Amino acid sequence: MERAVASSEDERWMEVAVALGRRGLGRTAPNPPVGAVLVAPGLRGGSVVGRGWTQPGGRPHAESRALAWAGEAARGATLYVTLEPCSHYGRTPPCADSLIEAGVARVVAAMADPDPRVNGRGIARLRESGVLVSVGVGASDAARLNAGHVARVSLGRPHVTLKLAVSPDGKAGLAGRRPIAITGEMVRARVHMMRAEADAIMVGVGTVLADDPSLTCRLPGLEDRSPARVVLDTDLRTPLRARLVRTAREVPTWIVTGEDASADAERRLAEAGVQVMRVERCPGGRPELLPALKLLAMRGVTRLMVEGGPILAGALLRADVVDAATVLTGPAPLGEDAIDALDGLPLTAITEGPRFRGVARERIGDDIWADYERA
Ligand code: AOF
Ligand code: ZN
Repeated sequence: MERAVASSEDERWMEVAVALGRRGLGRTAPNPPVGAVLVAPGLRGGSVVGRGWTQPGGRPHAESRALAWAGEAARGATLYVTLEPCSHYGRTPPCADSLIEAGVARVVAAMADPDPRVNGRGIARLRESGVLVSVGVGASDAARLNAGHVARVSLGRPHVTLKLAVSPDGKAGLAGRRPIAITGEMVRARVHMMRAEADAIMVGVGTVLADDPSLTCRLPGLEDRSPARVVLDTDLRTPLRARLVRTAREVPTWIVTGEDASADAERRLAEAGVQVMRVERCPGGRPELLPALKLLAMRGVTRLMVEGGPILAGALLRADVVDAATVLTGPAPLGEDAIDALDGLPLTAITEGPRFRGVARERIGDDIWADYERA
């Protein structure tokens, strides 16, 4: 009894569910940020009787929040939800069972859940109990919302977004000089919002040595939304005086290093509150990227933002583990002698396909903000 074509009403309600789900971005890991809205049938498209989104840390699930909100009003209602309701026993019974018990008549899910514990069983359970189920409404929005979860459960690594600030001539900075501001204040604020929606931010040790960044979210009201910070540091060169190390007790700081890096250096960093993780090295000597990413996924990271520098950005692209890129272009050229943004790879490796396609582009002050996704 599946509707072949979604009504525009379904699409509109799903947009509400997606907007609710977005509230959880960067806070629900290792779980996906699901959004749900319960709608009772009625005039002019019905009325909202409950809504919910996955809570920080991943529980309660969106559906249980929406059901709790609705109480008896859930009976006969339609649930719009950005991911298939779960079918496994966690800290609470499966959401599919709670929906059946509450008497929900119809479930519209944006996509199936690839988590092997669910994987269609939530949908099957609902249908077996006579609930009408449609899948696929708002699928492309949901694919973005769930990209971290999908990458983690199906590839065993986080979804990786590369953020690059470049000059119009494709350069990232000047060698041996203090970091220069490439883009303006408005772009900086948006980058901080992007950080809040990631589970972790990664940089190479070269960036720590050159820029001494904090990598925190410093927007008023969002100060508590800083994701974990990860440094890829083959030989544990991160200095104890680095900002990342000095603030490691406030914001989680992880260093991924080679399997044979100095135990003494590890001990000193650990005493400062840094967690050091070791992975095998590749022939060039650097930690293998895929195992490093898998380690992060095992730690629950679903959405990883990479903020530099050029060596790490180039290596991730060469290893083909970049899923999305945000390219921020400032107004001032840096000239021939400046550092290439992608360590030898041309910027067109991102901006001109075939691996990526542009999905958004806008001018912000004197800068251009452009988003790309894996084609
Ligand atoms: C839902 N609604 O809001 C979320 C779901 O560790 P657990 O028991 O909380 O289960 C996590 C899994 O549940 C996660 O991998 C994903 O498959 C699903 N997440 N499901 O029905 C939600 N966050
Ligand atoms: Zn659930």
